[in-house]
Amino acid sequence: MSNRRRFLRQAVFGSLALSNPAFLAGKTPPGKTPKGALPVVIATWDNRKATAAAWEILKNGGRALDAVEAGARVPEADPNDTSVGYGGFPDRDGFVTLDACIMDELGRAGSVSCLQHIMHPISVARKVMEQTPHVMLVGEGALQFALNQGFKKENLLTDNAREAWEKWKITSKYKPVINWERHDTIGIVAIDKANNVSGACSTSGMAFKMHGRVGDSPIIGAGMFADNDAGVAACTGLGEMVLRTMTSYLAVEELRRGAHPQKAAERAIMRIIEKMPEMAKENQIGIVVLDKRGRHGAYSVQPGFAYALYQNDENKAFEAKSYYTK
Ligand code: SD4
Repeated sequence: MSNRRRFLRQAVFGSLALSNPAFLAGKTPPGKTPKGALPVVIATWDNRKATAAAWEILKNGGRALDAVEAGARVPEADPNDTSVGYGGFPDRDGFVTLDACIMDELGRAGSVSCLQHIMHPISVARKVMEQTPHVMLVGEGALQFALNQGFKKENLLTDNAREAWEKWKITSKYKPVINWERHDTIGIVAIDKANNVSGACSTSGMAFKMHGRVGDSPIIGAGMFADNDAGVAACTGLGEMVLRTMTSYLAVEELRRGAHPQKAAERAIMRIIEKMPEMAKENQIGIVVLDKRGRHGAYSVQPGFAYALYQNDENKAFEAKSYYTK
Protein backbone atom coordinates (compact mmCIF):
# COMPACT_ATOMS: atom_id res chain seq x y z
CA MET A 1 0.00 0.00 0.00
CA SER A 2 1.37 3.46 -0.89
CA ASN A 3 2.14 5.86 1.94
CA ARG A 4 -0.63 8.15 0.75
CA ARG A 5 -3.22 5.37 0.70
CA ARG A 6 -2.14 4.15 4.10
CA PHE A 7 -2.41 7.70 5.43
CA LEU A 8 -5.91 8.11 3.99
CA ARG A 9 -7.01 4.77 5.40
CA GLN A 10 -5.73 5.64 8.85
CA ALA A 11 -7.36 9.07 8.68
CA VAL A 12 -10.77 7.61 7.75
CA PHE A 13 -10.48 4.79 10.28
CA GLY A 14 -9.32 7.20 12.98
CA SER A 15 -12.19 9.62 12.45
CA LEU A 16 -14.70 6.74 12.47
CA ALA A 17 -13.31 5.59 15.80
CA LEU A 18 -13.51 9.08 17.25
CA SER A 19 -17.07 9.66 16.11
CA ASN A 20 -18.33 6.34 17.44
CA PRO A 21 -18.56 6.24 21.24
CA ALA A 22 -19.31 2.50 21.20
CA PHE A 23 -16.00 1.93 19.44
CA LEU A 24 -14.18 4.10 21.96
CA ALA A 25 -15.72 2.29 24.91
CA GLY A 26 -15.00 -1.06 23.28
CA LYS A 27 -18.64 -2.04 23.71
CA THR A 28 -20.58 -4.53 21.65
CA PRO A 29 -22.62 -2.52 19.14
CA PRO A 30 -26.21 -2.28 20.35
CA GLY A 31 -28.63 -4.72 18.79
CA LYS A 32 -31.98 -6.26 19.53
CA THR A 33 -32.18 -8.83 22.27
CA PRO A 34 -34.57 -11.51 20.98
CA LYS A 35 -37.77 -11.86 23.02
CA GLY A 36 -37.38 -14.40 25.81
CA ALA A 37 -33.61 -14.63 25.31
CA LEU A 38 -32.88 -13.63 28.90
CA PRO A 39 -32.05 -15.11 31.27
CA VAL A 40 -29.82 -17.88 29.99
CA VAL A 41 -27.20 -20.18 31.46
CA ILE A 42 -24.75 -22.51 29.70
CA ALA A 43 -22.38 -25.07 31.18
CA THR A 44 -19.58 -27.11 29.65
CA TRP A 45 -20.41 -30.80 29.17
CA ASP A 46 -23.85 -32.22 29.89
CA ASN A 47 -24.01 -30.50 33.26
CA ARG A 48 -27.81 -30.11 33.15
CA LYS A 49 -28.12 -30.53 36.91
CA ALA A 50 -25.86 -27.51 37.26
CA THR A 51 -27.80 -25.38 34.76
CA ALA A 52 -31.01 -26.40 36.56
CA ALA A 53 -29.63 -25.15 39.89
CA ALA A 54 -28.57 -21.90 38.21
CA TRP A 55 -32.00 -21.53 36.57
CA GLU A 56 -33.75 -21.65 39.95
CA ILE A 57 -32.01 -18.37 40.72
CA LEU A 58 -32.22 -16.78 37.28
CA LYS A 59 -35.92 -17.44 36.68
CA ASN A 60 -36.84 -15.50 39.81
CA GLY A 61 -34.84 -12.49 38.69
CA GLY A 62 -31.74 -13.50 40.67
CA ARG A 63 -28.21 -12.40 39.94
CA ALA A 64 -26.06 -14.22 37.38
CA LEU A 65 -23.23 -14.38 39.91
CA ASP A 66 -25.38 -16.33 42.39
CA ALA A 67 -26.57 -18.55 39.56
CA VAL A 68 -23.13 -19.59 38.31
CA GLU A 69 -21.92 -20.22 41.85
CA ALA A 70 -24.96 -22.39 42.60
CA GLY A 71 -24.43 -24.24 39.32
CA ALA A 72 -20.75 -24.97 39.96
CA ARG A 73 -21.53 -26.27 43.44
CA VAL A 74 -23.57 -29.13 41.98
CA PRO A 75 -20.69 -31.18 40.44
CA GLU A 76 -18.39 -30.03 43.25
CA ALA A 77 -20.52 -31.96 45.73
CA ASP A 78 -21.09 -34.99 43.49
CA PRO A 79 -18.82 -37.93 44.44
CA ASN A 80 -19.45 -39.54 41.05
CA ASP A 81 -18.02 -36.59 39.18
CA THR A 82 -14.35 -37.45 38.95
CA SER A 83 -12.96 -34.14 37.76
CA VAL A 84 -14.57 -31.61 40.07
CA GLY A 85 -14.51 -31.16 43.86
CA TYR A 86 -15.47 -34.13 46.07
CA GLY A 87 -14.67 -37.38 44.22
CA GLY A 88 -12.21 -35.65 41.88
CA PHE A 89 -9.23 -37.78 40.87
CA PRO A 90 -6.10 -36.92 42.82
CA ASP A 91 -2.71 -35.80 41.56
CA ARG A 92 0.09 -38.37 41.15
CA ASP A 93 0.95 -38.11 44.86
CA GLY A 94 -2.61 -38.88 45.89
CA PHE A 95 -3.73 -35.35 46.82
CA VAL A 96 -7.03 -33.94 45.56
CA THR A 97 -6.11 -30.36 44.63
CA LEU A 98 -8.81 -28.05 43.34
CA ASP A 99 -8.85 -25.01 41.03
CA ALA A 100 -11.72 -22.54 40.64
CA CYS A 101 -12.47 -18.99 39.58
CA ILE A 102 -15.43 -16.64 39.42
CA MET A 103 -16.10 -13.23 37.87
CA ASP A 104 -19.03 -10.85 38.26
CA GLU A 105 -20.72 -8.09 36.28
CA LEU A 106 -18.56 -5.45 37.95
CA GLY A 107 -15.44 -7.04 36.50
CA ARG A 108 -14.36 -8.29 39.92
CA ALA A 109 -12.65 -11.68 40.04
CA GLY A 110 -11.73 -14.31 42.62
CA SER A 111 -9.74 -17.48 42.28
CA VAL A 112 -8.19 -20.35 44.20
CA SER A 113 -5.68 -22.92 43.04
CA CYS A 114 -4.19 -26.08 44.48
CA LEU A 115 -6.76 -25.92 47.27
CA GLN A 116 -7.15 -29.11 49.30
CA HIS A 117 -9.87 -30.40 51.67
CA ILE A 118 -12.61 -27.91 50.77
CA MET A 119 -15.62 -29.24 48.89
CA HIS A 120 -16.68 -25.94 47.33
CA PRO A 121 -13.68 -24.11 45.90
CA ILE A 122 -16.00 -21.90 43.82
CA SER A 123 -17.45 -20.42 47.01
CA VAL A 124 -13.94 -19.86 48.39
CA ALA A 125 -13.06 -18.08 45.11
CA ARG A 126 -16.12 -15.87 45.60
CA LYS A 127 -14.97 -15.05 49.14
CA VAL A 128 -11.52 -14.14 47.78
CA MET A 129 -13.28 -11.77 45.38
CA GLU A 130 -15.58 -10.23 47.96
CA GLN A 131 -13.62 -10.35 51.20
CA THR A 132 -10.01 -9.68 50.22
CA PRO A 133 -8.14 -7.06 48.21
CA HIS A 134 -6.72 -9.92 46.07
CA VAL A 135 -7.79 -11.96 43.07
CA MET A 136 -6.05 -15.27 43.70
CA LEU A 137 -4.99 -17.41 46.66
CA VAL A 138 -3.16 -20.72 46.33
CA GLY A 139 -2.31 -23.84 48.31
CA GLU A 140 -1.91 -23.59 52.07
CA GLY A 141 -2.80 -19.87 52.08
CA ALA A 142 -6.05 -20.57 50.25
CA LEU A 143 -6.88 -23.35 52.72
CA GLN A 144 -6.17 -21.14 55.74
CA PHE A 145 -8.35 -18.42 54.27
CA ALA A 146 -11.18 -20.89 53.62
CA LEU A 147 -11.02 -22.22 57.18
CA ASN A 148 -11.02 -18.67 58.55
CA GLN A 149 -14.12 -18.02 56.47
CA GLY A 150 -15.87 -20.97 58.11
CA PHE A 151 -15.50 -23.63 55.40
CA LYS A 152 -15.23 -27.20 56.71
CA LYS A 153 -12.07 -29.29 56.26
CA GLU A 154 -13.02 -32.60 54.64
CA ASN A 155 -11.50 -35.66 53.04
CA LEU A 156 -12.31 -35.33 49.34
CA LEU A 157 -10.64 -38.54 48.16
CA THR A 158 -13.40 -41.11 47.61
CA ASP A 159 -12.77 -44.87 47.49
CA ASN A 160 -13.46 -44.82 43.76
CA ALA A 161 -10.88 -42.07 43.13
CA ARG A 162 -8.33 -43.82 45.34
CA GLU A 163 -8.81 -47.07 43.42
CA ALA A 164 -8.37 -45.28 40.08
CA TRP A 165 -5.18 -43.71 41.39
CA GLU A 166 -3.84 -47.09 42.66
CA LYS A 167 -4.56 -48.54 39.23
CA TRP A 168 -2.89 -45.62 37.46
CA LYS A 169 0.24 -46.06 39.59
CA ILE A 170 0.88 -49.48 38.02
CA THR A 171 1.79 -47.86 34.68
CA SER A 172 2.10 -44.18 35.77
CA LYS A 173 1.42 -43.12 32.20
CA TYR A 174 0.47 -39.49 31.95
CA LYS A 175 -1.48 -38.89 28.81
CA PRO A 176 -4.72 -36.93 28.83
CA VAL A 177 -7.50 -38.82 27.08
CA ILE A 178 -9.82 -36.88 24.80
CA ASN A 179 -13.30 -36.32 26.25
CA TRP A 180 -12.78 -38.71 29.13
CA GLU A 181 -13.87 -35.98 31.52
CA ARG A 182 -17.18 -35.49 29.80
CA HIS A 183 -20.03 -34.52 32.13
CA ASP A 184 -17.34 -33.18 34.43
CA THR A 185 -15.10 -30.09 34.72
CA ILE A 186 -17.49 -27.23 34.85
CA GLY A 187 -17.34 -23.85 33.18
CA ILE A 188 -20.68 -22.11 33.64
CA VAL A 189 -21.73 -18.74 32.21
CA ALA A 190 -24.96 -16.80 32.65
CA ILE A 191 -26.81 -13.62 31.89
CA ASP A 192 -29.64 -12.54 34.18
CA LYS A 193 -32.86 -10.62 33.63
CA ALA A 194 -31.05 -7.39 34.54
CA ASN A 195 -28.73 -8.02 31.56
CA ASN A 196 -25.66 -8.73 33.71
CA VAL A 197 -23.19 -11.52 32.96
CA SER A 198 -21.06 -13.66 35.29
CA GLY A 199 -19.01 -16.82 34.95
CA ALA A 200 -17.50 -19.58 37.06
CA CYS A 201 -15.15 -22.49 36.51
CA SER A 202 -14.29 -25.37 38.85
CA THR A 203 -12.15 -28.50 38.51
CA SER A 204 -9.84 -30.98 40.17
CA GLY A 205 -7.68 -30.56 37.06
CA MET A 206 -6.11 -33.23 34.94
CA ALA A 207 -6.16 -36.55 36.75
CA PHE A 208 -2.77 -37.66 38.14
CA LYS A 209 -1.14 -34.32 37.31
CA MET A 210 2.14 -33.34 38.97
CA HIS A 211 1.62 -32.08 42.51
CA GLY A 212 1.43 -28.28 42.31
CA ARG A 213 0.36 -28.20 38.65
CA VAL A 214 -2.01 -25.34 37.88
CA GLY A 215 -4.31 -25.56 34.88
CA ASP A 216 -6.35 -22.97 33.05
CA SER A 217 -9.46 -23.22 35.21
CA PRO A 218 -8.41 -20.82 38.02
CA ILE A 219 -6.72 -18.35 35.68
CA ILE A 220 -8.87 -15.35 34.84
CA GLY A 221 -8.94 -15.04 31.05
CA ALA A 222 -7.87 -18.63 30.44
CA GLY A 223 -10.53 -20.98 31.89
CA MET A 224 -13.14 -18.22 32.14
CA PHE A 225 -13.58 -14.53 31.46
CA ALA A 226 -16.50 -12.13 31.86
CA ASP A 227 -16.85 -8.57 30.65
CA ASN A 228 -20.21 -6.97 31.24
CA ASP A 229 -19.77 -4.78 28.14
CA ALA A 230 -19.50 -7.81 25.88
CA GLY A 231 -20.24 -11.25 27.36
CA VAL A 232 -18.67 -14.25 29.03
CA ALA A 233 -16.84 -17.43 28.00
CA ALA A 234 -15.54 -20.60 29.69
CA CYS A 235 -13.34 -23.50 28.58
CA THR A 236 -12.67 -27.12 29.34
CA GLY A 237 -10.01 -29.55 28.20
CA LEU A 238 -6.23 -29.63 28.34
CA GLY A 239 -5.43 -26.53 30.37
CA GLU A 240 -1.90 -26.11 29.05
CA MET A 241 -3.26 -25.27 25.60
CA VAL A 242 -5.78 -22.81 26.98
CA LEU A 243 -3.14 -21.11 29.13
CA ARG A 244 -0.95 -20.45 26.13
CA THR A 245 -3.63 -18.63 24.19
CA MET A 246 -5.91 -17.14 26.87
CA THR A 247 -8.86 -18.73 25.14
CA SER A 248 -11.75 -17.28 27.18
CA TYR A 249 -10.35 -13.75 27.07
CA LEU A 250 -9.83 -14.04 23.34
CA ALA A 251 -13.43 -15.12 22.77
CA VAL A 252 -14.80 -12.25 24.86
CA GLU A 253 -12.61 -9.78 22.99
CA GLU A 254 -14.13 -11.11 19.77
CA LEU A 255 -17.54 -10.30 21.24
CA ARG A 256 -16.36 -6.77 22.04
CA ARG A 257 -15.44 -6.37 18.41
CA GLY A 258 -18.98 -7.35 17.47
CA ALA A 259 -18.61 -11.04 16.61
CA HIS A 260 -21.51 -13.44 17.09
CA PRO A 261 -20.74 -15.84 20.00
CA GLN A 262 -20.46 -18.79 17.60
CA LYS A 263 -17.83 -16.93 15.55
CA ALA A 264 -16.08 -15.87 18.76
CA ALA A 265 -15.95 -19.49 19.93
CA GLU A 266 -14.59 -20.68 16.59
CA ARG A 267 -11.91 -18.00 16.39
CA ALA A 268 -10.70 -18.71 19.92
CA ILE A 269 -10.41 -22.43 19.14
CA MET A 270 -8.76 -21.70 15.78
CA ARG A 271 -6.02 -19.78 17.58
CA ILE A 272 -5.17 -22.97 19.50
CA ILE A 273 -5.10 -25.00 16.30
CA GLU A 274 -2.89 -22.44 14.54
CA LYS A 275 -0.44 -22.08 17.41
CA MET A 276 -0.31 -25.73 18.55
CA PRO A 277 -1.28 -27.85 15.55
CA GLU A 278 0.42 -31.02 16.78
CA MET A 279 -1.02 -30.86 20.30
CA ALA A 280 -4.43 -29.99 18.89
CA LYS A 281 -4.49 -33.22 16.88
CA GLU A 282 -4.45 -35.27 20.06
CA ASN A 283 -6.21 -33.16 22.64
CA GLN A 284 -9.55 -31.60 23.35
CA ILE A 285 -10.55 -28.04 24.17
CA GLY A 286 -14.19 -26.98 24.28
CA ILE A 287 -15.55 -23.48 24.79
CA VAL A 288 -18.97 -21.96 25.55
CA VAL A 289 -19.63 -18.29 24.83
CA LEU A 290 -22.58 -16.06 25.74
CA ASP A 291 -23.13 -12.48 24.65
CA LYS A 292 -25.09 -9.58 26.12
CA ARG A 293 -28.10 -10.30 23.95
CA GLY A 294 -28.43 -13.85 25.27
CA ARG A 295 -27.04 -15.41 22.08
CA HIS A 296 -24.66 -18.29 22.54
CA GLY A 297 -21.95 -20.24 20.75
CA ALA A 298 -19.91 -23.39 21.40
CA TYR A 299 -17.05 -25.04 19.57
CA SER A 300 -14.33 -27.57 20.22
CA VAL A 301 -11.13 -28.92 18.73
CA GLN A 302 -12.30 -32.54 18.69
CA PRO A 303 -15.81 -33.97 18.28
CA GLY A 304 -17.62 -35.07 21.41
CA PHE A 305 -17.81 -31.84 23.37
CA ALA A 306 -21.27 -31.40 24.86
CA TYR A 307 -22.80 -28.44 26.62
CA ALA A 308 -25.96 -27.77 28.60
CA LEU A 309 -28.16 -24.77 27.81
CA TYR A 310 -31.07 -23.54 29.93
CA GLN A 311 -33.13 -20.86 28.19
CA ASN A 312 -36.85 -20.21 27.74
CA ASP A 313 -37.70 -22.72 30.49
CA GLU A 314 -35.97 -25.54 28.63
CA ASN A 315 -32.89 -27.37 29.84
CA LYS A 316 -31.19 -29.15 26.96
CA ALA A 317 -27.83 -30.73 26.13
CA PHE A 318 -26.19 -30.35 22.73
CA GLU A 319 -23.04 -31.53 21.03
CA ALA A 320 -20.91 -28.62 19.84
CA LYS A 321 -19.53 -28.32 16.34
CA SER A 322 -15.83 -29.10 16.18
CA TYR A 323 -12.77 -28.40 14.04
CA TYR A 324 -11.98 -32.07 13.55
CA THR A 325 -14.92 -34.26 12.68
CA LYS A 326 -15.60 -37.94 13.38
C1 SD4 B 1 -7.35 -28.48 33.50
N1 SD4 B 1 -9.06 -27.59 32.07
O1 SD4 B 1 -7.01 -28.55 34.67
C2 SD4 B 1 -8.83 -28.45 33.20
C3 SD4 B 1 -9.30 -29.87 32.96
C4 SD4 B 1 -10.60 -29.99 32.27
O2 SD4 B 1 -12.30 -31.30 31.47
O3 SD4 B 1 -11.20 -29.07 31.79
N2 SD4 B 1 -11.13 -31.16 32.12
O4 SD4 B 1 -6.53 -28.47 32.57
